Amino acid sequence: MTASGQNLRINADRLWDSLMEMAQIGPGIAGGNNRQTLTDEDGEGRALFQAWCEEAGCQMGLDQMGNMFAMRSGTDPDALPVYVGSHLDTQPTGGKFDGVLGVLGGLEVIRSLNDLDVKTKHPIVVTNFTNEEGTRYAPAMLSSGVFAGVHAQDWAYDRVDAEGKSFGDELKRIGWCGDEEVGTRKIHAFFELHIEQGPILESEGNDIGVVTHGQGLSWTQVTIIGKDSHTGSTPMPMRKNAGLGMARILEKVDNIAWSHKPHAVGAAGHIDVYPNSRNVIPGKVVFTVDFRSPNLEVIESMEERLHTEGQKIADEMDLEILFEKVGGFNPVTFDPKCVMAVRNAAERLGYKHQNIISGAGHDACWINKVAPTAMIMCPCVDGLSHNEAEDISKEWATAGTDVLLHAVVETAIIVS
Ligand code: HGY
Ligand code: MN
Ligand code: MN
Repeated sequence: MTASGQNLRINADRLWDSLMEMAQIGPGIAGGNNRQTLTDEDGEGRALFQAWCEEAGCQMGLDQMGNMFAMRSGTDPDALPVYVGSHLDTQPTGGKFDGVLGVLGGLEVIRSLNDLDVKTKHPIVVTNFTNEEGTRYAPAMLSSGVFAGVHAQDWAYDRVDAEGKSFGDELKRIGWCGDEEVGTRKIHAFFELHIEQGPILESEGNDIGVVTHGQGLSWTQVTIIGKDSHTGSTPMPMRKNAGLGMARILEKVDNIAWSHKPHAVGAAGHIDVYPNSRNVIPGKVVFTVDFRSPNLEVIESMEERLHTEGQKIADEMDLEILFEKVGGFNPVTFDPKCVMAVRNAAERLGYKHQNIISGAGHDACWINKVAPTAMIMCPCVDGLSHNEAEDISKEWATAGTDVLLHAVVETAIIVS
């Protein structure tokens, strides 16, 4: 790192202003965001991001999954670019910073290098990956998964939302389907800045998480079929209550996760009850069990117990049960050289830091399959995320983006 590199800092006010301006698009009902993937609001957020990138002199790219790429040239046109980025789509009751900090932090890196007239050997590309959240279209990290060759593009295009609208149709409807073939870009290294979405950094008093690993994820969609009937006139012994079957299985899910404490977690966030009428016993329920652990064997064991114990409960209650794996990825080990670049940056900048395992899934988990990858985390207030009250301090946003800037220029090599 040259002497000039030691003093590199981002423009904290500009970053914060951009975060707050993006947060105006797709507002939630309680101060956060509802900018779900492939909605008109997602399209608006993309347009704003593209306008900012063009103002910063970037060359824009767009692939057939709607992944956006904004490139700042390097001095060596043959050098593979250093990529940064994350996602602009949010949960339905999402926060202002999940994903957005990584995309706009990446843009701030380019804006700051422009201001400082710093040239790098490798080009730098800021990325917005489509549908990281996986809420409207399961699974999560869908488009970075197609980019990494994990999912077929046709399969991704055929995913449908709760209203039966397909991913492919909606991507074209909002006008963000590019011509570029997905996954043809070669990456020198990828760095994703993201809020921790958990309580560790804040409780430890650290500004930076040096992410060495990411825990694995398993999503199993469970369908239970009973018989809808009158809640008043159907005698208890005659009932085939799919809702009760789900309740007993969800209790089991909690027990299974606790049996692998302290790291494993389990719950169901998506639950549909049919016909969902106050005076009808549920004849059908569909829910998604989300298991996670840093240990693959633990994930496989939790999935196995869900099947055997769920089947036993359904048999005892004379209910039909179906299991379908709808998402997942194995625990991830990030690239030691990229992780070292993150740690060097935090040390050089004097930010308190610690190693951390990512509890949430991120696009970096898939990009790690095709390029040397690492993540940088900053704390979030009370560890809260996937909640409109998600919050971070301007100082945390600045620290994370300063570290991103230094890790990127260390890897992209400052020429002048
Ligand atoms: O599910 C996740 O961990 C991510 O927020 N999509
Ligand atoms: Mn995210
Ligand atoms: Mn998220």
